[in-house]
Amino acid sequence: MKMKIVTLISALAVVIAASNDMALASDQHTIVAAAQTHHGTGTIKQIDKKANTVELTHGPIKSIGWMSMTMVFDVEDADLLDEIDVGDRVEFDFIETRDKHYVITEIEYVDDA
Ligand SMILES: [Cu+2]
Repeated sequence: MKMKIVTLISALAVVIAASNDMALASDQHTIVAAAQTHHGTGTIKQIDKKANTVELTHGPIKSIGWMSMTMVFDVEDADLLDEIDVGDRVEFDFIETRDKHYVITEIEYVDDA
């Protein structure tokens, strides 16, 4: 009898663990997909403080399989846009969300000289 109870409890534990994982996975899908931070360097082309976006020309970014290109990124924190100007050479970190948005989490001016 003791054995049966132990078996039942461990079976329940498995079920609970599985359903917890599933809840976690669906709630946090965006976060999970966004876990990898990519790093790039580029030049600021345009800043849109209303839309919270920045257009920049970036060099190759191996971690995400990108060649050099000009594109628009979302910015996680609008304050980041106060630290940069059009024409600035920058380094930046960004994440890719599950719905294929590219969101800059860090950006800083770099001196080329
Ligand atoms: Cu790009």
